[in-house]
Amino acid sequence: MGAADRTMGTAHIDTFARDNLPPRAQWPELIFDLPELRYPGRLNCATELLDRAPERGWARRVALRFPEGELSYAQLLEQSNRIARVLTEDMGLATGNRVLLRGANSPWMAACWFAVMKAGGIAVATMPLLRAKELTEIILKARVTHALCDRRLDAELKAALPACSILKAVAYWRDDAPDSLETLAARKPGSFTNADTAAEDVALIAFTSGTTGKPKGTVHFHRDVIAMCDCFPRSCLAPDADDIFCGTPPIAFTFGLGGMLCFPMRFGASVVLVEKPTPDLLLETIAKHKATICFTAPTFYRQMAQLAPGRDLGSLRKCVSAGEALPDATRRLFRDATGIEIIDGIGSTEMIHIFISHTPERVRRGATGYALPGYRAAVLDEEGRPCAAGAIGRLAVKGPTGCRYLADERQRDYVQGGWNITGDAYTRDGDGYFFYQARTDDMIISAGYNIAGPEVEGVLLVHEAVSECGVVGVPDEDRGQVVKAYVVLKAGYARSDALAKSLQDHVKGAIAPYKYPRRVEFVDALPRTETGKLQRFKLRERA
Ligand code: 3UK
Repeated sequence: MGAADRTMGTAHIDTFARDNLPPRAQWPELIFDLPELRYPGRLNCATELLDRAPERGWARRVALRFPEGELSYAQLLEQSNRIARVLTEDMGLATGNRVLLRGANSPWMAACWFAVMKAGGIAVATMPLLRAKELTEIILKARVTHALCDRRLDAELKAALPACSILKAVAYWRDDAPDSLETLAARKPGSFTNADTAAEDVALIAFTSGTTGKPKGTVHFHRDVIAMCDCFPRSCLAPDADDIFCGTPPIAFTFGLGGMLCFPMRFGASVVLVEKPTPDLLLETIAKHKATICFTAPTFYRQMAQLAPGRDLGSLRKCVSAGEALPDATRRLFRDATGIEIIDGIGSTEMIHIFISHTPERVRRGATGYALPGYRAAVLDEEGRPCAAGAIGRLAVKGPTGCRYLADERQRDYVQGGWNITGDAYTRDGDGYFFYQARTDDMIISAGYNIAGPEVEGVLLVHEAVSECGVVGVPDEDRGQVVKAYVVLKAGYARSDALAKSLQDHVKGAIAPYKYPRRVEFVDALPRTETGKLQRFKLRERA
């Protein structure tokens, strides 16, 4: 397809997102060499995932389960159609406009997301915990013109509005006011004609949960949404229509957009949406809804393993872990508690979803997995040449999806020579398995040695007293940096110098002694993002 076809075919009247894509030369190489990844030039991901459900015989199947009830595919379709009508008929949405979505995982959030896709808008879904300052940055950067928001989360959005004159139409759900989304939608017929979007029309802008600097908006097309459903789920998860998904990642996080919405719907399955999941509530949810597939982060699996005895997890078949490295100790703890071999997978907001993973049968100890069908992966040295097996280098990937930042100079950091450079230090073995070391920026250099914090964490997690831990490099006069461990103890263990010494000896006995944490600090909890990622920069700041 030439450039002319691509632009002339757009269904977008408002071309802001397309106009602010990086130049083509700065895009990663895109590869569509699997038959299932050859998509037509016109594609609306809502048409694929939702409107087509009845012709597949799924109209009366349950799509969404939640505390107050459930919605069938047909009901979700109608509700999304009503909201799409509110957007286009009452709120003045033009195709290509950006729509902020603000809510926890719920049927409203799901229906609103599909409504935006149907109307040809661009979804900018935001994490429930974001404050006015962060919302303002996102609204201004993505030039958000419309917002759909859970009434219970209105305070921070309202606080952002005075600085965001571009955002002119806001409607709230879970609200019975005459002008609420709920009231407006209830009056609409349940039919809607979807925007006839091109496969390369922008569907969403996902902001990275970046820890430093201004948030980056990653731009994904309608085709990318379908491609993410046709890669990891098909090759590693193999779900069927009877599966019941559950888990924690917000729909606003692309890990959750896949696992908690698009993946189940691609396969005629259903998903249990939980607004404020805790490890305990997730276990309860699995038992109550007989969930078969779980998506969450490593720290959740660790806590669930500890709480699992006596719980009814008989329905659970497959568990997916992503967001940060899965320590082998956690994998074993969870397997001992449930009999389930977790599927680890690395994905990123830039790549939209998982690109290296494994089936439960093809797990390899300590490895994230292998490049999934459809993707290529390599470990590159500083000059961009492939490293020898076993050597540490920068992880590089390419495939059907890839990084396109919205008007951002940092495109050149993430995409180099056609590869997406994720910012992770990895090694590869002779069989094509990839082993996570650390974020490239987090590698600790102490007295000339390179030390990966996650390796030390992995060893500490095996110690009987350790519930959770985070290991970072802190400045040191003599060594440049020294290894410092922040440790959360399990209930029943008291902080003491003797215990700190025992942890240090434990590390020295398990891996090269120079890696042991010279400093140990006991803490009540570790700083984590809403997506379960350890915030190492906060630990470094503390030191
Ligand atoms: C890290 C992992 C080791 C890694 C994400 C699945 O996490 C997601 O997206 P983010 O943009 O962060 C990306 C970075 O997180 N990471 C993620 N998974 C793993 N490191 N092992 C893993 N299994 O540093 C990566 O570069 O927040 C994950 C699907 C969609 C996502 N957006």
